[in-house]
Order: sequence, then structure tokens, then C-alpha cells
Amino acid sequence: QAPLPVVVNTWPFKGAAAAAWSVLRSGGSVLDAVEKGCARCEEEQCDGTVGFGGSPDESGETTLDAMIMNGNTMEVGAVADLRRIKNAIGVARAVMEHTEHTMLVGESASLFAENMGFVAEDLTTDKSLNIFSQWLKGNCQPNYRKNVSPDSSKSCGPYRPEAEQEQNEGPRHVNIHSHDTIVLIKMIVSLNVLYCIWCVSICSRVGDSPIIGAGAYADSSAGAAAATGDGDIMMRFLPSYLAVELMRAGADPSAACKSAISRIKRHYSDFFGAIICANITGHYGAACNKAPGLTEFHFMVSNSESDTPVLKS
Ligand code: SD4
Repeated sequence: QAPLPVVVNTWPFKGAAAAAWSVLRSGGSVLDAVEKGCARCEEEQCDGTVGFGGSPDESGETTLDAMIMNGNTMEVGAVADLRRIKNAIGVARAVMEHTEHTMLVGESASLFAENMGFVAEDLTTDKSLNIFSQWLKGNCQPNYRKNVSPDSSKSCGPYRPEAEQEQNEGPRHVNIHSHDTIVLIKMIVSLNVLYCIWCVSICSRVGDSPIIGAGAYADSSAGAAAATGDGDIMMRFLPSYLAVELMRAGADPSAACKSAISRIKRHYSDFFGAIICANITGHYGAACNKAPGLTEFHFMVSNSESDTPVLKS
């Protein structure tokens, strides 16, 4: 038995880890801890990539994905392609607590949020505008479309389908600077969160973060897991669900994460991504695919052993 509770979050997002841990330490609920931790990242734009001002879509708008899951009750709230609302994790929680639904998407999700009292704001920043204007100038790789070609002299969009000819999918340019997710795991109940995005993505693109079993999964009878990385690839394998089921079958958390990563590697050997998980005895683990752009993966652990979040890799 390892110390419980334990909070595990992806990437060296110390502020988020500290926010979640301080809620638990002062006797707050797990859901509050998860929400506060994720919300801290939304406010701090962790690493400059989470939350508002993140990479825009092809219309220049930043949209957000988020999910929160209660591993005791198996209730979930998720939002995808959320517009104008910075606190995506708060909206996900509102979906869970104030509706009978599991996921709301797009403009209607934003209207729901506004009706629930969330403030509508522009999610654009100078940084996201700059990414967008570089993209308009053709200064980025069209790495998220296949069998299409730019219909102008630019090297990226707008695109039209290639007429007859099959074109191989080029290398995917996802790297440590295009990650945009904070995922927190707290045992017994769990959570997860959010956000997607590429350098620039096709409008209405949804990542793995709000997809149950892909971006995260929690079941208080087995454990919880969450994923970060190239969601377009990773969601095809439900790696978080797989990791939890492997722990249920007796695998230790590190082995469960490694197996979930290996499953994806069979098809996409150099995909960019990592998984973290924790079981109900307080043990945790992580694994990443050592690939171009990700040779080492860092995550944070908070439990009573140190009482402040500790960086692991
Ligand atoms: C996505 N998985 O939307 C997210 C991005 C991410 O670390 O986690 N990056 O594909």
C-alpha cells in the first residue's frame, strides 16, 4: 500500500499540482481538487499551450476540449470544440452535475455554458493570432490533412482534394511544444481534462481529451488513467480504458501504461504520446513513446510522502 490520496498529473505543471493537492489537504472533495487543478492550468495557460490562446483552428479561433469523470459513480461530463469560455473544465463539470448528458459540443456547448453563468470571452491572444497569421502565410506544415493539396502557392491551406492520386500521409509534426493537455488523476474518484490542438487544426477538430476511455478513464474499483499527446492517433486505441482494465487484471501501473503505449506502437511506431495511471492502492506509473519530439516525459506526483508535488520522469 502506497500513500493515498495521490494526485498525478501530466507534464511539469506545478501550479496545477499544487492547486489540486491543497484542496485535498484542506479536506476538499476530489472533484474540487481535480477541477481546481485543471482550472489553474487554464488560467496559467500551462506551458503556453493549455487553454485560451492555444493553437487556433483554420478560422483563427481557439477552441477547447475538457472532461471530468467520477470513478465512484461513473458519471462523466465533457465538452468538445467549446468556444469563448476559458473555464472548460468547469463547463464539463456542469454538464456532469446539471444535465443527464455526457458530452456537449461546439456552439451549443458554449450557449449551455453561458446559460450556466460562465463568462463568454475571446480566447484569442497575440500568440494564437501569430500562429494563425504564420499559417495564412504558408509558414507551417500541413500535417493534419492527407490526400489534399494546397490550392494556392502557399504550402498550407486552404486545401482541395487530390483528384486521383493517392498521397502518403507525411510525417506528423507533433512535438513537446504542441502539447496542450493537463490531466490529473486522483484515486477513487478521478478526473481528467483537456484541450487539443495542433499548430493549426481543421475547424471542429476534437481531440482525445474529452473522449471517455481515450483521454482519461476512472473506475474506483480498479484505478484511473489519462493520456496526453497526439490525440488523433491515440483515441483510436482507447489507451486510458485499456490501462485501467489491465490494472484491474492485476498489472502494476507502469506495466499497464507500457502495454497501452505498445498497443498504439504496433500501428504508429513513432506517435507522440504518454499515459499516466494510478491504482487504488496508491501506486502510480507512466509510459511514453520515445519518438521524435518526445524523448522524455515528465509528470507530477503529490501525496503525503512529500506533501508538495514532485516531478518524475
Ligand atoms: C489532443 N491529446 O487534443 C491532446 C493534446 C495533448 O499533450 O494532450 N497534448 O490531441
